[in-house]
Order: sequence, then structure tokens, then C-alpha cells
Amino acid sequence: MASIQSFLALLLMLLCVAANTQDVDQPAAQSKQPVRFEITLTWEEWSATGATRKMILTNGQFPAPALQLRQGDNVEFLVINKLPVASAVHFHGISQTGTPWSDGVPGLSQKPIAPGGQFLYKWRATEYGSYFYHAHSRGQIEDGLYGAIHIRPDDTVERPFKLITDDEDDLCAMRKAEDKTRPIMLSDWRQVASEEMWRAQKKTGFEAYCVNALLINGKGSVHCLGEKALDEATTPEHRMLLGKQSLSDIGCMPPALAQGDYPHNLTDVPPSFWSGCVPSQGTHEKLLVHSSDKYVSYDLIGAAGVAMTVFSIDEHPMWIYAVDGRYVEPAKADSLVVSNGNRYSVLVALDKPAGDYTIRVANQGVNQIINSTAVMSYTCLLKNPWRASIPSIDITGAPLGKHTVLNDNKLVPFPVEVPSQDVAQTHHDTPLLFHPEISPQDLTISTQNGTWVDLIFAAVQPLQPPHPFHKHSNKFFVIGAGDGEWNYTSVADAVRHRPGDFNLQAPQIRDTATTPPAATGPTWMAIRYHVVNPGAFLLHCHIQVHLTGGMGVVLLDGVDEWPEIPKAYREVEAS
Ligand SMILES: *[C@@H]1O[C@H](CO)[C@@H](O)[C@H](O)[C@H]1NC(C)=O
Ligand SMILES: *[C@@H]1O[C@H](CO)[C@@H](O)[C@H](O)[C@H]1NC(C)=O
Ligand SMILES: *[C@@H]1O[C@H](CO)[C@@H](O)[C@H](O)[C@H]1NC(C)=O
Ligand SMILES: *[C@@H]1O[C@H](CO)[C@@H](O)[C@H](O)[C@H]1NC(C)=O
Ligand SMILES: [Cu+2]
Repeated sequence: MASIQSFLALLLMLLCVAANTQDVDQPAAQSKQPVRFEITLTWEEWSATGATRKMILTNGQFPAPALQLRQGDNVEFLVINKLPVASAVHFHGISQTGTPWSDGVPGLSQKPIAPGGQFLYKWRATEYGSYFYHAHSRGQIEDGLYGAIHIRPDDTVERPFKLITDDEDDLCAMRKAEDKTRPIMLSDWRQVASEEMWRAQKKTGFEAYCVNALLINGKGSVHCLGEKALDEATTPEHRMLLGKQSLSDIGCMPPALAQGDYPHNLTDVPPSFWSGCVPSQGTHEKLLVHSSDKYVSYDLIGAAGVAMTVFSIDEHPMWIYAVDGRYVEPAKADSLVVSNGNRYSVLVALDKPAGDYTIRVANQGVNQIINSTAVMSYTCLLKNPWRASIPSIDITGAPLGKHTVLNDNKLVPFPVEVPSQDVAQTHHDTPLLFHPEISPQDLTISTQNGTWVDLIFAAVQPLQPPHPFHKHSNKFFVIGAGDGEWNYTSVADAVRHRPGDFNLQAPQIRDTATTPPAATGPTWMAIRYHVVNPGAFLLHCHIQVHLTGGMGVVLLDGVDEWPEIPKAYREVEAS
């Protein structure tokens, strides 16, 4: 009996492998030919939400086309800039090992690509998983330059799906779902272009922390929730900040809380900055699934400029199996927060009656109540009559019914990696938002190659939102976070005083991690990374208005092993 069972299991496995091979769209034999992409950027009218504005189109599309790669691929990515302004493209989460000149940060790793110019990025897809590419010039990410990247893991990389089930059939279906994983880009949209917002922010002294729509794969609508719905959704947290005021018609917190001790002037606030809801109906994203597949996999990509999105699919819990392009021990949840810059790969069992299930996205911050929807639709001829699916979250992202919210802090990498305890330097940086007096030296950290570095983020002002910090080049370990002031000389010192706030045994491995919110008092977060890739890399908050406001530092990694810049890159005038 046992041997028949194992024979069947083996047979299923073989069938699974055979089926997988058929799905492969590139030759199985790893060719060393680079995979070439070419994108042309243009500035054109586009109607993402039913309302038209000028946006950056990539090969005439928004969002930019997705890149499908295999681990180990050499990539050549040509950017042709037909925008009226300079630009550059960053490959978010790609380590750029040995190719720091292809990281795409103008003024740091390259010269800006001038209007009419082009630039050839060359890099190797050393790691598997979900990434994305986006503009890294001024606020251009908010004008629509972003597209998904998926790097299919090498066959030798162990998948974590055995931790979900030992049913061979299911495992096979999960592997197939992973091979066909599809991006869901979560982003936000404003009625006005980023440069106009920037001018308005400088003129008024106010940060543009509200948007006009949330988008799912570039699609959405401007939906005016109305006073009644907004009132009903207003939480005690909102009320505390609002005092006697109420949310604007776009669900936005009014400008009661001026940040920074410099002049503020409300006279020149452009329409739609805080208020002015003009409804418009765009297209609605529809994701087709087949129950015969048993599972579908999505790469949730946090491409928003400002919004911090809660994601859920009605009646469909998700197995979160990778974060920032690294496997984790799968964790089951009904909703999760996808912060700006993060990627979560999720498996969804397709075991519900055929029908249409609403995908819900909502902003989590107190800055604004705004939401969006898409639909996951089982392709089946017999699905009518259909009922509306049961909402899993409300318009503020709060869970409804019997519901598990992903506890991000409890995720465990698969496999676990343990960072060194031999730390060469500790940097304690207060976020630099709106601190123009800080000298350039304070904005630069120089490291020696091969050393380990601790970076402490202290959120000290009252009423700080969570800041999703993204590090360019290699991933880091999130080793600790907590409340209160950081008054320690090193992590080792802090561990002695507050061991419960640290995880050095199985820390998460990410390229984007979010500081705890500092609503009523200070908080901190500690990350540790190994300097392995000499070059100039940015470390910054991925909330776009925080980055343009100055919340970033430069890591001059491995200055002792600084690379020789290839002649071709040194000479690129990019014009
Ligand atoms: C506010 O801006 C307006 C328009 O630019 C200007 O006329 C006014 O003097 C400013 N007020 C203050 C207090 O600076
Ligand atoms: C936000 O959620 C509400 C309630 O579920 C829904 O009616 C509305 O269509 C959603 N907004 C958008 C833009 O999808
Ligand atoms: C930098 O250090 C890493 C880790 O020790 C090593 O693998 C790499 O080869 C070094 N790079 C250079 C250019 O020396
Ligand atoms: C650090 O601050 C905490 C309060 O936040 C205090 O209890 C502790 O004594 C301080 N530690 C040091 C080393 O100053
Ligand atoms: Cu921030």
C-alpha cells in the first residue's frame, strides 16, 4: 500500500514537472545571451480614473510593462527619454551587485537622462522574486512610471510550500501558480502632476499627503464617498486629530497640523490638494481565475506615492509566502498592509463557488479615508445568478467579520539567516524631513567593504506616520523596533536593556521596512546590513513627498574597494 502511494506521489510529481516545463516561455537551457528590454517614455494625456491628465507612459502604456525574468539572467534595459524633462529608472530591490552604475538614481549613480537622450542599464538578476522598476527623478514615480518585475527562482531554490501542505496535488498546483504569478500594483493617483504639487508644497509650506484615487494595476475611479459615509467611517484616531473640524470631501485630514517651524500659507493651495472631489469613472480591474488551477499567486507591489494600502480579497484568505523577493514561512491572513516599496507574494486557494469576489484596497493612515476595488472572477459559464461577495475590510481598511490581519512582525524568513554580531559602525539617524540646515556630510555614511553596519531610525517628532524606509542594493535584516527614545550607544547596549525588542535569531530580510508610527511619543527601528557591493546607494523613505522633502541619506558602501566606473558609463552624457 505504502509503496503504491509513494509511486503515485512520484508519478504526480513527474507530471507536475512535465507540466511546468510546458509553461516555460524561455528556452530551458540557460542562454547567456542578455535579456533585452527597451522602453520609451512619453508625456501624454491618459485617463486612469476616467479623468484625464498628462502622465508618463512607458511604451504607450500605464503602468509600465512587466518584466519576466529567470534568476541568473543578464538584463539589458534601454531607456529612451522622450519626456520634456530629465529622467532615470531605478530597479527597486535589485541588488546591482557589481553594477552600481545601473541603480538609476540621478546625481548619485548616474547623470540624469536628458530629454531626447537614452541610457542602457545592465544588471544581473542574481536573486529571485517580486520587484519593480520606477522613476527615481524628482516626483516622477507619481506621474506613472512604474512597472512590475518578476524573477522566477532557480529550480534549486527550495520553496516553502511544504509548510502549507504535504498533499502532492496541492503542492503541484502551488508550484504552477507560482510559475504563473501575476502582479497587482497598488498605487495612488492625483489630478495634478508631481511638479505642480512640488511647487504648491514649496509655496504653501504644506505637505501634499492626500491623493484623488487609489489604483489597482493602474485602474480606478474617483469615488466621492459623501459626508455620511465619511462620518460613519471616521475613527476615534481621526477625531482626536480633527477636533472640531471634519474630513474634507476627498476624505482628507484638513491642514490643521502644520509641520515644521517655517511659514505656512494656505492662499495658494491648488484645487484637489485637500478637497474638491470630482467624481469620475475609470476602468475596473478584473482578474480572471480558474477553479481547476486550485491556486492563484499574486505579487502585491506597493507602488503608491503616499497611500499605505490595506489589501484583501473577499472570502479568500491568502498565504503570504514571500516578502521583498525572499521566501518566508507561509502565513495565512485575510488582509495585509502593503507599504510603499514593499512586495508581498501571496497564494490564494480557489475553492469558493464560482463568482465575482471583490478585491478591496484602502488607505490605512489617518491622513485620508480613500479606497478602491477590483474583482477576482472565476471563469465559469454557470456562475449566475450571483450574490455580492462578503466584504472583508471597510473603507478605512479595518477588518470585518472573522478575520486575521497579517502580523508583519511575526514573519519568519525561509530559510532563516543569522546576521553577524561583529558590527563595525552604528549610525543613529533622525529622519531628515524638512531639515535644510543639515550639511551634506550628515547626509552621507561611508562604509568599508565586508563590514556589518547598524542603522537606527528614530522617529522623534510627535505625530509621525510610519515611514517605509527602502535601501538600495542588497537587502538588510530588521533586527529591532520599539517605543521610546533611542538612548543607546549600540544595538548590543540596547539588547542588554530591552532584549524583548530585538530579533537576532530569525530577523526578517527585506529591502523596505517601516518604522513604528510615532503618534504620541518617539519610536525607533534598527536594521543591520553587510556591506558587499561597493557603490553609492540611497537609503530613503518611500513616501514620495517625504523623499522630495529630504528624508534620505547616501550610503557610500565599500569606499575602500570603490569600483572603476566603466568608460561607457563615465562618458554617457545621457543626451
Ligand atoms: C500668502 O500667499 C499669497 C499669494 O502668494 C500672498 O499674497 C500673501 O502675502 C502670502 N501671505 C503671507 C502671510 O505670506
Ligand atoms: C470604496 O468602498 C465602497 C464600499 O464598499 C464602494 O462602494 C466603493 O465603490 C469603493 N470605492 C472605489 C473607488 O472602488
Ligand atoms: C566586498 O566584500 C564582499 C563580502 O566580503 C566580497 O564578497 C566582495 O568580493 C568584495 N568586493 C570587492 C570589490 O572587494
Ligand atoms: C533610556 O530611556 C529610558 C526611557 O525611555 C530610560 O528608562 C532608560 O534609563 C534610558 N537608558 C539610558 C541608558 O539612558
Ligand atoms: Cu516617510
